[in-house]
Amino acid sequence: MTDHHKTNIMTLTRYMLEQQRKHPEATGDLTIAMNGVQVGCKFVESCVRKARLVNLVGLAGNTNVQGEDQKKLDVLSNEMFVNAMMSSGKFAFMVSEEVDDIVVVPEELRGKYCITFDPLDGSSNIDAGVNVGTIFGIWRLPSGPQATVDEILVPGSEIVAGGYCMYGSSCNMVLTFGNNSVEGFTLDPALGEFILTHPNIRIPPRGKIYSVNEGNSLYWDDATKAYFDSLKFPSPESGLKPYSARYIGSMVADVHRTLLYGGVFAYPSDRKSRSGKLRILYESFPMAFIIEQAGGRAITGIERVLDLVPKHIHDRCPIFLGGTDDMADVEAAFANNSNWLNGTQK
Ligand code: AFP
Repeated sequence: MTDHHKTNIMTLTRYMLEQQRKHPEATGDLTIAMNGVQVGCKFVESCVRKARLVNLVGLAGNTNVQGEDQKKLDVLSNEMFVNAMMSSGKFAFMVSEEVDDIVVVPEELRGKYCITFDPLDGSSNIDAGVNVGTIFGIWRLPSGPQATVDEILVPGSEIVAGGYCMYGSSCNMVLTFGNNSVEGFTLDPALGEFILTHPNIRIPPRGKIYSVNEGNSLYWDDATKAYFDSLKFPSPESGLKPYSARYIGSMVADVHRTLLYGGVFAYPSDRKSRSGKLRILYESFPMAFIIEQAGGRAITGIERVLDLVPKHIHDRCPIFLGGTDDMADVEAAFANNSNWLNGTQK
């Protein structure tokens, strides 16, 4: 007898079409846009897998807007993403970590969405074979294809879709379109399709792991220090055991683990980097949206990340994200310590 579960698979495209059918007003534009994202991610996955063999690892000789050396894979992934998004005909603008200015789509190919993305996040670790990923957010432009660039700098809460694809021991795409629903897909390399493997992901309210670059702790403010101390040296009244530390230094991998196991991931402000390190439009907003839709929260320490409005496309913000109980502790640490740094800036 045929195994029904193995012959009736939910691919990402099928999932998108089913979602589209639930919304009779839908035009199908988002489904087509997501098809471009899928193609981009599959291309990056294939490059990451064969990087060592075809000599793609290493520097490309350019420097991006953050003054960081670009890897060959960064350059390739960015070009692939820009081309896939442009040819979908569903975007008017793109913001990429690898491009200084907004990418404006030629008029004949313009659609009603904007996409923000970091095509290959964590790439500084790639020579060591560490997990890397693509992070993206999709926004509906109020004026559609005729939109002007100022329509990009809006509060994070206006995001329509957020997702990431992690290139690790397997290739995993995690996605949300809101409605308190976060789905995880795994690429089946034989089929070349993303298959729904982790439906309705929920983040535990409290975890046992903290994830932060403790090498920066010399520069942390009192609130941040107090919070992480409370995880390492819990008071007897809290009834908690000390948390374990895990930090990969690749946001997609650290957030993916946090989403599945709970706990806290943070890149806080410090005296060296008053706005932390992570970029609002293509790192913090999509991840904050995913975590909130999975039942958790993402805050700067004192405010909700999705309430921020960036002033420039490459602005950064501090971020703490995790389950609701863990985030309540972060908030309490900031409320009980008047010494804290916070800011969003270039
Ligand atoms: P790279 O893409 O340059 O490797 O940066 C990765 C990243 O933006 C993010 O993925 C990490 O969470 C964070 O930086 C790590 O930063 P630190 O090396 O300062 O801890």
